[in-house]
Formats: sequence, structure tokens, C-alpha cells
Amino acid sequence: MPLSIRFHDQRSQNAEHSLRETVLAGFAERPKATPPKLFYDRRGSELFEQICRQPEYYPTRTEELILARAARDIAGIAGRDASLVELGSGASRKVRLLLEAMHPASYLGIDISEDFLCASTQRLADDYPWLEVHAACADFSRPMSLPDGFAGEHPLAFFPGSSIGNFDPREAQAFLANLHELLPAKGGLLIGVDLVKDRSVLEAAYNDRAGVTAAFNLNLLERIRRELDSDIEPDSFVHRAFFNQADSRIEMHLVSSRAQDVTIESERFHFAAGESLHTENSYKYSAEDFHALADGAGFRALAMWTDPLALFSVHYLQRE
Ligand code: AVI
Repeated sequence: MPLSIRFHDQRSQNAEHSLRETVLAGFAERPKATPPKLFYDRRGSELFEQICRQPEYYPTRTEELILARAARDIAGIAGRDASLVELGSGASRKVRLLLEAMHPASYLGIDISEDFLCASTQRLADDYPWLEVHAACADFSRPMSLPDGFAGEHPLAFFPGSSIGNFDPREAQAFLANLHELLPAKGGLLIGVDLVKDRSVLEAAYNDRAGVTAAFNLNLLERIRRELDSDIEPDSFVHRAFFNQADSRIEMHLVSSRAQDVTIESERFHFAAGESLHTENSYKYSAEDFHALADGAGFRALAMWTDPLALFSVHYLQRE
């Protein structure tokens, strides 16, 4: 880790153990299901960056457009002495728009993928020599605290990309409640939220023609083969993504193309032909439903920005 970044390891002691436990528990569920955070090993994080560049995947470029237009207003609301805390710090250009508009003294990137976190925060440190850069490797879906040494008296937390949509509404509320604990009174939360829209637009975004989302989904099985003792064959599963209107969410699945038994860490699991492993939900909200969710976790909506087609929204929430 180069000296210019302050690195904080906030992972739970048994992160490797928990991959094994999480996979075994998920494969034992009925129906079989694994949490989306398992996608993000190094390869999964790279594939996700590629998804963001696919023409069908509108959220990334739309959120960037919204932020580019709103950055000055956001900086004005946050105030001159705000610091910036990015949750799920990726290789994104989005945070750069904020850094340039806000000019904060310090930045903290938090991510579960150490390699990716180090690479992306190092690039920020290289490009913004005036910025004090911190990196915390942590699972931010669990309660956490700001690391010692991070001078963030007036932090603005930034949670872009509609990652909140990967939690179910109850988990999303619990996550917001964790952030309520992390932030001081009047602390800000700038959060990107994907909006409900036409099914065809939604389904195209998760079934890109280049097959990058399919590769991202299947990488979960490759990861299981790489990191655990398993004979699972990724080639015997296919990617499936569709909009479940009743629950207002995109569902991603890996569907077994034949009847088969797979072994993971000496445990055997049977898949019938056509049986699926449910790998992700991506919830889509109306602005009103999202504000109600935030309100229930103690956040008040101060401002909201959207794009001309109302595809995506960015909300400035204040901790009460
Ligand atoms: C990170 N997250 C908000 C993405 C989404 O759209 O739910 C993950 C993703 N899954 C498939 N494509 C993108």
C-alpha cells in the first residue's frame, strides 16, 4: 500500500470463512439463493465496471449526467468544511465530479474488494494531491464506524449507482439505519436510486447484447471453483434476468441447464434441470416510495435531481 493512502482494515476476522459459510447456506436454501455481495471479487469488480459501459446499462451514464449538473448545488448544501465518504468506492468518475465541486480536505473510500479499493483510491490520491485519502476495507452492509484518524466532522456519505436497490426494502431500511449511526446529526447522505420504468428498458439493461452481465453472473460460480473446494461447472448454468413487477425488482438467476449434483466443500447439492440459483435482486423505486423508506430510517429529503427521461434519481438526505 503506497504511503500516500491511509489504509484501514475493517474486515471481520473470518472473511474467508464467511464466503464458505455464505455459499453453503445459500445453496441449502429453498429456493437456492446467494447474496449479491459475493459477485465482487477482483474479476467480478472488473466485469461490473464493464457493465457500466454497456449501451443498455443506462444507470451509470445517467447518474453521471445528473451529478455533473447538480455538483455545484450539492457542494452548496454540504458546506465548505464537508468531507466525503464514498460507500462502495469503485473506479467511478462520479466521485470526481463531487471532489472537484466540493474540494473537501479529506476523502474516505470504503469497499469490500481490497485490490480494487487500493487501485481506485491510489488513482484519486495521484490525481488530487491536495486531498487526504483514506481507504477502509469493510463490508458496509454491516454496522461500522468511521476509522480512527479520519477527520470527518461534517461528512457527506455518497452511495451512488443505486446499490441500495440490491438490498430488499427491509435490509435497505436497516442499512440506512446503520448510516444513521455512522453519521453525526445533520450529516448528509447523497444517494443514487434507480426509478421504476418500462419493462423493456429495465430488462435490456440486465441482458446486454455483449453478454457482460451474463459473464458477471457466471463469475460467481467461477469464484466458488477458484476459492472453495468445488466441482461446480459454470458452463452448465445460464444467465437469466427479468423484471418482477409485483415486487418492483429485476431478478438475476443462474439456471441449471441439466439435472446435476455439485459438490462444495464436501457437501452435495442437487439441481433439477431448469432449477435456478437466485443471485441478485435490483429494486426499482418511485421517488415517493424511496422518501418513505428514508424517512423511516430517520433521514429527511432535502433535494432530489433526476434526468429528462426520469430514468434515475439522486437524493440529498439529511440525518435527523
Ligand atoms: C451494483 N448494482 C447497483 C448493480 C445493479 O444494477 O443492481 C449490479 C448489477 N447487476 C447486474 N448489472 C448490474
